[in-house]
Amino acid sequence: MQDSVDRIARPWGGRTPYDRHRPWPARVDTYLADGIAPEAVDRWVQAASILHSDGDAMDIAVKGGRIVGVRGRAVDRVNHGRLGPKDLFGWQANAAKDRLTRPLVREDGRLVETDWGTAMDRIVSRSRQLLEERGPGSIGFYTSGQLFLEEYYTLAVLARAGIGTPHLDGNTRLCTSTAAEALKEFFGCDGQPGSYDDIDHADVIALFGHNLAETQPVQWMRILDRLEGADPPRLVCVDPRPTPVARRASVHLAPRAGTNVALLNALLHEIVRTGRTDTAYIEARTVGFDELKARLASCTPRWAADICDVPAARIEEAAEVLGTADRLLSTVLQGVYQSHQATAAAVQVNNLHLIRGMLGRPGAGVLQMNGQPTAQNTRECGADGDLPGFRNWQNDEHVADLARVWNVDPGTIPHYGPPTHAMQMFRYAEQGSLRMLWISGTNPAVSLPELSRIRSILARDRLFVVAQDLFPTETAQLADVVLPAATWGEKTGTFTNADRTVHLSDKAVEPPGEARPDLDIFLDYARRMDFRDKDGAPLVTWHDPESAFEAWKRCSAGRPCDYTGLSHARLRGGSGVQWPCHDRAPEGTPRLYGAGITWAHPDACESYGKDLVTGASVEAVEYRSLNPDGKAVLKAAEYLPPHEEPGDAYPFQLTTGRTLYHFHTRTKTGRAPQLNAAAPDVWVEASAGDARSLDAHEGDLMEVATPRGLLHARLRITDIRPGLLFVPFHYGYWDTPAGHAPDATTPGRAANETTVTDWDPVSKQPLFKTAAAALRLLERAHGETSAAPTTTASAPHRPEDAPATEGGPAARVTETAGPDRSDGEGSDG
Ligand SMILES: Nc1nc2c(c(=O)[nH]1)N[C@H]1C(S)=C(S)[C@@H](COP(=O)(O)OP(=O)(O)OC[C@H]3O[C@@H](n4cnc5c(=O)[nH]c(N)nc54)[C@H](O)[C@@H]3O)O[C@H]1N2
Ligand SMILES: Nc1nc2c(c(=O)[nH]1)N[C@H]1C(S)=C(S)[C@@H](COP(=O)(O)OP(=O)(O)OC[C@H]3O[C@@H](n4cnc5c(=O)[nH]c(N)nc54)[C@H](O)[C@@H]3O)O[C@H]1N2
Ligand SMILES: [Mo]
Repeated sequence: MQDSVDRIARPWGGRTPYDRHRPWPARVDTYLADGIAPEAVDRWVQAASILHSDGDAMDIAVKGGRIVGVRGRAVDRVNHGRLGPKDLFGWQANAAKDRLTRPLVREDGRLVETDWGTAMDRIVSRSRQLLEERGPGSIGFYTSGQLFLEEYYTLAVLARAGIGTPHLDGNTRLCTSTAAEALKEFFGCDGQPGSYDDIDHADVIALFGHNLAETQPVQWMRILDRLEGADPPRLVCVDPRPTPVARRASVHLAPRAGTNVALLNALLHEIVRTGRTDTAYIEARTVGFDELKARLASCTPRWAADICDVPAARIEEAAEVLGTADRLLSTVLQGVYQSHQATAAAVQVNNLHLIRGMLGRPGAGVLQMNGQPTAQNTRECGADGDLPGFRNWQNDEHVADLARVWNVDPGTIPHYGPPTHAMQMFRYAEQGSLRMLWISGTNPAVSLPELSRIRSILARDRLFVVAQDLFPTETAQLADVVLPAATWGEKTGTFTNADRTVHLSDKAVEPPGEARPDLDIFLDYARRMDFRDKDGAPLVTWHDPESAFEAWKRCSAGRPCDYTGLSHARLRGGSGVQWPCHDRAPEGTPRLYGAGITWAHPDACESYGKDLVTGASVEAVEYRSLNPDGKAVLKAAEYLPPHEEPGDAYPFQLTTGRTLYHFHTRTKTGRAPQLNAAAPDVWVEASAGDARSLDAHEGDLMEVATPRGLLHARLRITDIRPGLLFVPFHYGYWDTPAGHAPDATTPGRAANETTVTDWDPVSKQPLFKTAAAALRLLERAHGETSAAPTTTASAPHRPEDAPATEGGPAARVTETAGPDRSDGEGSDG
């Protein structure tokens, strides 16, 4: 059976309903360009999706040395053949005309083309000079959640043991540092407990600040399919916007932004009050229940109703659904993580699962979600503010063990204080102690908060900026050296999705011009810097993706993220595999913590935890006395109001986030015709009542302003909660008529002109979800509508006000039923 579907108009495609506890049927989604027939494809090359954290497995179609399309891999445990719109169309950006093909260096203020030798020499001579004059603390690396495992590991080794700097972090700081922290606070260690297969078994699925339908569309297809089968799950959605998830929810709570802790405390209060706790489980597996109970005592639904502006009865209703679930699956993402009490809120979801005994069995699991495709690897490999292999920087034995793996003196690896987080690195650059910043695979001139400040830091003469990217981004424009990178489809490597599934992504075509894989660039730098181990041998002993993977396996051995049972060869051909994978679990591990909270023991844990209000690290002795046997730590939190509340000058709350069709700063999706046409320009969402009070209508040009800055955007009136505005953060300046950042003559377009330099004290994740803002009418629409999609959370309040979002013939995708997975996996309950 085969269908042809416009996957811009119908992003989730056709339905394949299935019943609870049954395997999700396979369906293969295929998109080939220019009417190319499948038989005309020269080869299919294995890969996985790179535009979100789902890890959807796919094959890249190659014809005449070019990528001509993609198709889902039916054999894979994650997606059973399905692909989302970004994956179906996004690959076209690889062949964009404005790809960087040669290195650039700044000469007399302008970026000019050069050869690799010249560009690398500049970086190496500046590194040497800074090391000599100012020491390792003058050099920092800011990387990504979108490179490959082999690349992060190499970067971590050269930064930590080669340069010896504590300043290495990823844009994962903006993305999943709270996920990592919530897992560390609770289980002592990073590592996702749950599995996507839990969707097949759950009777209740709760999504906290997570617009799964738009941001992991394939797992949403799975939920939609279950909703149409026998014994469908009930959905609980906590989100102030009318997302597609909210529209299908049994209970939708739309709280005031920034009030998650109050809401969660009230939900927990009700579950404790009604006795829906699993006392034996709490006793056996956790510490801290008495403190939690004491904290929750006054957190009644009525109390939370005032703070969150949600009816108390609705909170009780949600608590009833969560409290009576027999297999509960929860997911948490940016509506929780990008707020002032991010970690405090995220751990309350863990609390919910532990006090109800909802962990480690099919259908009962927590997904503290990732966002980026390879964010998990940034964390595992220590390219964020952690040590590789989830080792504890406060534990001298862990540091010594890492030093043994690298054959360096433990003193070489900076561990005298917590590794520097990204926001702090920019502060050091602003203050002048950081003099070189090497940026790879991220575009901070659009994605960090308070952009006028970020631009001014990057533009400073005394800061030497290296930008390693595919395109001449807003960040590259400000760099001193620009390195052209090869990307997905042009290089080989592995990466791990949000449910610990490791996939291989093979090289399908040659990169354009002189662009090189990030791994080759880092290896070249290590060679030129001549980094040595303690015996005088080269520090970095590998030379290609496969040998880098083998080196990483040695570093991961015996740690929670043990990869020793995997290899590139093992990952080729079949399904991705969930870590840990080693000789005792050769097929991988579907769920963590079924048998106990194994990694929270004081000797093993990655972190002793932090104070949820101040973020101060707990000391080893304190942790040992609190949790000597290594159980899960139930952590209570008091609700604290957002740092910036609406007032006279800034009467609205402003939140920012995503739309289905674009990825981040649009360097890829803005260069894919179908995706770009689906959402070509920025907009602002407001409720009908708020629009009326400003006498504004669909499509009117508005100004959105905060104390940091402003932007212009066309109005979309939606069913968003009154008092709240939403602006997508995807739109920067590379495709504006002016082509550059705002100045006296051109207005702002990026959401981050308005966001605040502030972060969660525990995870250090910036607050992109709450600000106080003013909204002002600038110009009537004269018949124009906003460019917001109508298929998503930005659907108009009155559908007749805006034309339907459609992709037409160019967006037609083939959906083929089956073949079903022959190994019978994927349903294990
Ligand atoms: N289409 C698409 N998919 C993506 C990406 C993309 O750019 N585009 N990026 C990937 C990445 S890196 C990430 S991190 C993920 C992010 O995935 P999500 O977290 O699902 O996306 P966001 O739109 O950032 O935020 C989710 C929701 O938080 C809600 N929210 C705002 N404030 C609050 C609040 O105070 N409380 C609660 N409960 N909710 C609130 C917003 O209304 C929004 O619907 O998506 C990944 N997938
Ligand atoms: N206001 C607001 N701001 C936000 C958020 C929000 O919700 N609201 N969300 C935050 C989150 S969760 C995230 S993850 C960040 C994302 O923020 P960024 O990381 O800045 O976003 P991207 O556009 O994905 O930038 C990745 C860059 O890497 C390049 N690139 C892609 N592949 C490769 C490769 O293989 N090699 C190299 N060298 N480069 C490559 C791309 O061209 C692009 O320029 O934004 C954060 N900022
Ligand atoms: Mo993210």
